[in-house]
Amino acid sequence: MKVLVITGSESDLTLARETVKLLEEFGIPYRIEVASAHRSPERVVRIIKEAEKDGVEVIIAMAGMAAALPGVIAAHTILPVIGVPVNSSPLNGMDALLSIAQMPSGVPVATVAIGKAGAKNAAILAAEILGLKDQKLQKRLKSYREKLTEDIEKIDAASLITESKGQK
Ligand code: RP5
Repeated sequence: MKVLVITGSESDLTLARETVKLLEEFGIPYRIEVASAHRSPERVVRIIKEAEKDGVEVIIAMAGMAAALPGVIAAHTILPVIGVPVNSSPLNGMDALLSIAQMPSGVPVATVAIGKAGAKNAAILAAEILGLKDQKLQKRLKSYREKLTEDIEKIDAASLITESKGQK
């Protein structure tokens, strides 16, 4: 087990699917759990301690609203913690972004973008951390990046703009 993905609520699992899809694409073994810093704080600590014993190397924590989860996890471990702000609130994730990013000095959480982009980037960042000592994984990351570049190069902007004019 290399990565633990932990969400603050069952309602965050749709977004977490974006993260685990990429972890699977990179061939990274992971486990996913739901535990809330507010509603089940003891379960959070138990899961973190088990993850450490199981050899987890990176933790991805996803939460919305007051989003204490990533910070609480970081307080209980020295494993790197990546925090994903979930856009589950009337504030569209701005609340979670600030809660997760604004950690006091000494206990960092690597914060990614709100929502889907962040969910994907969390998986990629975890892969980059693990890739430091895994050349096969580094190769997969390079191919992934090359594919992104190719996809941009394939876009035929002129014909797409003509199509969208035709739709009016
Ligand atoms: C946070 O509050 C969760 O991470 C979730 O994004 C948000 C709402 O949770 P539910 O009320 O849907 O369980 O703790």
